Amino acid sequence: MNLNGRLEKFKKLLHEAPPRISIILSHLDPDSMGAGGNMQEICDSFGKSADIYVAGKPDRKMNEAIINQFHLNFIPVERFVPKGEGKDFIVLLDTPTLNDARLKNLPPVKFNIVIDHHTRPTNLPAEDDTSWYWYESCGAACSLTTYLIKELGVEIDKDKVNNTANLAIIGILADTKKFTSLSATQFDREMFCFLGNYVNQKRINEIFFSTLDVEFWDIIHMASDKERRRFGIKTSITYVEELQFEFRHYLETIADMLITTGGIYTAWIWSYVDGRIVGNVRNIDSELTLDRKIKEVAGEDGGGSKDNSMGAFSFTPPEMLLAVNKAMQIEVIKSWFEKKVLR
Ligand SMILES: [Mn+2]
Repeated sequence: MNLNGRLEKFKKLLHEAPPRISIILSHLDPDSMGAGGNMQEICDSFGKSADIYVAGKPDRKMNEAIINQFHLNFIPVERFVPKGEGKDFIVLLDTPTLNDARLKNLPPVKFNIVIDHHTRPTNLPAEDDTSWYWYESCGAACSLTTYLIKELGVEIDKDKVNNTANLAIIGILADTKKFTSLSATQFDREMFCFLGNYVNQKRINEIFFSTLDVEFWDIIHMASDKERRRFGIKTSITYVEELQFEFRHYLETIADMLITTGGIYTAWIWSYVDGRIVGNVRNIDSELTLDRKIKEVAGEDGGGSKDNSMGAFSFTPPEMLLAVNKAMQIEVIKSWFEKKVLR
């Protein structure tokens, strides 16, 4: 990794930034929270305080555990009030695009620092004297913020059990799926090793052993039922007809499990939640363009995939489906899905 002298501009911007910096997170997952925590620490090393504004809710047990254990304080993004022309200094982390739909409640602002580990967006405005963008394809945003901590020589107190290295290492482990995801790189591994000098193993253990709600077991019971699950030659699909909105994310957990089945290259799971057909897909078949496939099933605006390995969808079924009772609706959706995706 080499920022080719760009670190100087990063330092200059932070030196010249106002005393209060705003960090924006488009979602709450271990990687974004870790990157946020790291960035806060970096700001602190420049003598600045940083508030973290977030869109979305923690949703998952593990995210809640992180927030509680690390005493993280987040402000809802809708409470962000711009101070006016040139008076704000805003950092956007772990978000693939500057106009992310998840930030719809954020008033229009200029981002001064943007750090993300997805592909560089093509519509990015040119960097000027007050902006610094760093897009680097790797497994986790926390690897990038860790690199900054390392290069800037930000001190990490090894004896503080909640130090920022713990947050970063949990973020890297989660986003790279413990280094098994296709996006994980040697750079992520190097940053992981660096962090290893400062972390508290008990903290990591606690967080990773607090990831499920008891209700998960009813959901997985439904999804793994022989009547619901179907395995084709290369793809699999299953569904959960009843799902409380707050447990919607377990579809992802189950899709992650389904795709680990030997011989299965694409795994689908769907549910019918609040009148919408929602679901997730996991894919390891490089010959399949997952984004295309999802749009073919869910419609152009019904979902998609950014990296070909993970995707999601949410769409309203045609109105005529509502003419029949719920059980029959489920039956129709089930056979339709199987016809569309089972190979
Ligand atoms: Mn991430």
